[in-house]
Amino acid sequence: MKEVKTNSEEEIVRTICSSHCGGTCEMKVHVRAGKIVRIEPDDRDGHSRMCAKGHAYRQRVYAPDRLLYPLKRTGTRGNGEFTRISWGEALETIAHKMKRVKATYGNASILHYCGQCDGHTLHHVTAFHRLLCQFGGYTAPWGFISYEGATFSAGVTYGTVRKYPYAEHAPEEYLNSRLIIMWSWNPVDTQQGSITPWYLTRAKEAGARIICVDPIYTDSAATFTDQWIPIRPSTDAAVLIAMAYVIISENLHDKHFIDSYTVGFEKFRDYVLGKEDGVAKTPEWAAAISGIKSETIANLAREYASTKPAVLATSIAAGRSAFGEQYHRAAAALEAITGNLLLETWLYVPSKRSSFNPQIPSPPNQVEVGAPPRWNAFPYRSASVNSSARVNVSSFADAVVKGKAGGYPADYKLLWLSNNNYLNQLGDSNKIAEAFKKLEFILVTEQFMTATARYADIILPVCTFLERNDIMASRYGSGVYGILNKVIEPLGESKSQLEICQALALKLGITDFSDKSDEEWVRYIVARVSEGVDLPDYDTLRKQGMYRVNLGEPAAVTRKKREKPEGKLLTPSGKIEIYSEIAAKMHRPLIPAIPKYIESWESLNDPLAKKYPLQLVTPHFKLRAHSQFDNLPWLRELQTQTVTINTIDAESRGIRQGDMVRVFNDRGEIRIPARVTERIMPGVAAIPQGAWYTPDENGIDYGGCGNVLTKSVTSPGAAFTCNTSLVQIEKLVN
Ligand SMILES: Nc1nc2c(c(=O)[nH]1)N[C@H]1C(S)=C(S)[C@@H](COP(=O)(O)OP(=O)(O)OC[C@H]3O[C@@H](n4cnc5c(=O)[nH]c(N)nc54)[C@H](O)[C@@H]3O)O[C@H]1N2
Ligand SMILES: Nc1nc2c(c(=O)[nH]1)N[C@H]1C(S)=C(S)[C@@H](COP(=O)(O)OP(=O)(O)OC[C@H]3O[C@@H](n4cnc5c(=O)[nH]c(N)nc54)[C@H](O)[C@@H]3O)O[C@H]1N2
Ligand SMILES: [Mo]
Repeated sequence: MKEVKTNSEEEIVRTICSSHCGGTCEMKVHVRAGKIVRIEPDDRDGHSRMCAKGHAYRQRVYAPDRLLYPLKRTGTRGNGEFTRISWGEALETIAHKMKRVKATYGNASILHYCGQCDGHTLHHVTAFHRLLCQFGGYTAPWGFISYEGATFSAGVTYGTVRKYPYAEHAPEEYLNSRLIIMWSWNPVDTQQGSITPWYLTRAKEAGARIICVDPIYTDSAATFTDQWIPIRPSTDAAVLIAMAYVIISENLHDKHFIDSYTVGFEKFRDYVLGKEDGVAKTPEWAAAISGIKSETIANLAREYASTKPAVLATSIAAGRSAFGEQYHRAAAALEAITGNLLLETWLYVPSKRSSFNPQIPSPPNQVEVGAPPRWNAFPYRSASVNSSARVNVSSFADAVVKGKAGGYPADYKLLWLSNNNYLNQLGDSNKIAEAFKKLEFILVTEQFMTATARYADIILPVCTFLERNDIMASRYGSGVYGILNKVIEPLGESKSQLEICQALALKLGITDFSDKSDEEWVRYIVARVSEGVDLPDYDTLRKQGMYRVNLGEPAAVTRKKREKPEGKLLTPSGKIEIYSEIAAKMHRPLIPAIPKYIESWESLNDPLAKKYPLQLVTPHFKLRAHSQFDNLPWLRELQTQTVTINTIDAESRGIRQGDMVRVFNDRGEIRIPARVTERIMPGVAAIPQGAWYTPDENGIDYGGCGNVLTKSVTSPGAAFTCNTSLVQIEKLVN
């Protein structure tokens, strides 16, 4: 692990940045006398590019506001008054509350939500899950507030889960593409494997034409694209379907691919051409909805259908919207009817590339045993995940407030949140704050006094990934395994999640949780992974930090490879289901069997648009990973949280660059500076997500937390809907 000594005192430890942007960038951490003195990128493979967040991780570890001791709430929920207590007292209190809630209301009244961040394999949901299952079970969440719309689409269309979680394509696909359409995708800011921009650069150098469809002229658009097509938020499915109209009516579709690999084209064609409902989905039809000129839509369709190979890189933000799943399904249909789909991406082929992520074993969750499957029980999901005893993440506030009376399986009393900041990150923060007040007991494991932690009864201090051992196992099909080496001892009295679970288990009277250290667990997991993958031995791995399975030189995707893959689709028909039998059987009008454009709530046609005429989007911010890093001065210096609006919208409101404005709707109000630019289309406002919710005594937020304005409604196909909200903006007059 401690590989190089640059001088008598300084050591370099290799590890992997794991801060929830999906970047997984290799790091070299310089340590002197047990203290991190510098972090630099480790670019052994020539294309890993650690970003400013990685460099700033040192400031994060030693931040003066880091939580280093257990805390007990002394004030009212949310006001941030806490006092330091001992680990003994904290754990006794938690164990007492857990036992009380279990005895009085049953295990289902315990809700535990673990976010997707930072924890990797050991210090994550897997440890909590084992503990809570040993305790008799708990209510677990289902659904990702990230890419659930895309997950739904992949499930019904291909019968599988998504392999590439962002723009749905293997990076190699870009290499010989002649056309790349970046749809709602900004990898220059969002990292996503850290190598994506490297592939895009190579594609561009090789002559690919790149087009961006996004309401914002993003840094990725500025860096890579030949054409920017601004689009009204939540209208993407209409444009994709109108592209299908042009392609089908001009006979540009790939009949061979359609006949060989898909089912349901005829039904989709009837809808597109207007035979089903009397509305032809022409470019003019979509122009009125999306704000894109009809000629632009028609040309985009022709170009996409006639340029081979072409990649339709549809990222997930447009799917984080009302009926967002229809956007993903429409994109899938368009890829299929033009034969641009790389079938291999969606096949079930057990391989070194697929995620192999062994977990700490656990007994079954008794709360879910015998519960009927959920409505969207796709065949690819395991029975327990399909359980209707779970609560959708984004319905969390509703479930807590209504409980059994609202049709939920239980009344929820005790909430344990870890690795997330849901008050900040779920829709309608003010509503979540109210739901928090209803709970009997809230436990938060955290590193910082986040908006969520302020509502806790007890906060347990968790160490960062630089203070513990873990393993990252081949995420996103990259074939990359990484050892997260412990670089320094945990600061203050902070502990890893594994240690927290071990200590709490004892207080709960659970004797068989695990007494293995994190290092012993990593050894165990390396041994398990080695059964299926040729990994170096544990000590070599530790020294290397990162290990890439030899997948060969990335090869551009050929047509042959596109069409003659080995493996099978797990849909009922075994083919790409443009018409989904699974969706048809759901008998839900808002989950049609073929992809359809369904107008969103809070669209510009909503009467509410008179009061709130701007469509709000909340993209991810380059200098944060969601709400993380917002408190770091080094990063704050680089870019300020603002609301971005077009010059036309600013002028009509008398707003100038940097003016303080109020952004508001019926759900709440934010006060932040305006950024006035031509780089966003008129009628759209953008507030980057993740800034810390900081309300004053009247509930007006000064932190710039976009979720004060978003709605907490889950889309019928379960997409998270944070990019569908109407707002108004006014200049603040002092
Ligand atoms: N720096 C950084 N990187 C991150 C993260 C982070 O927080 N910070 N988060 C990581 C995670 S967990 C995820 S899920 C991914 C997210 O990855 P994405 O979902 O791709 O990221 P976003 O920034 O939300 O959105 C990308 C673009 O979509 C546009 N957009 C929004 N709504 C619409 C719409 O309705 N239609 C169209 N066409 N475009 C729209 C936005 O303007 C934005 O430019 O990023 C990952 N990477
Ligand atoms: N409006 C809007 N909202 C969004 C989005 C959007 O685009 N717009 N994007 C959504 C998406 S894609 C996602 S993935 C979610 C992310 O939502 P969250 O998962 O809630 O996001 P984070 O802000 O990363 O929260 C992680 C928290 O865990 C803490 N933490 C870090 N390491 C550890 C650890 O080891 N243990 C514990 N216990 N805690 C730790 C961090 O300090 C941080 O407070 O947000 C969603 N919310
Ligand atoms: Mo996400």
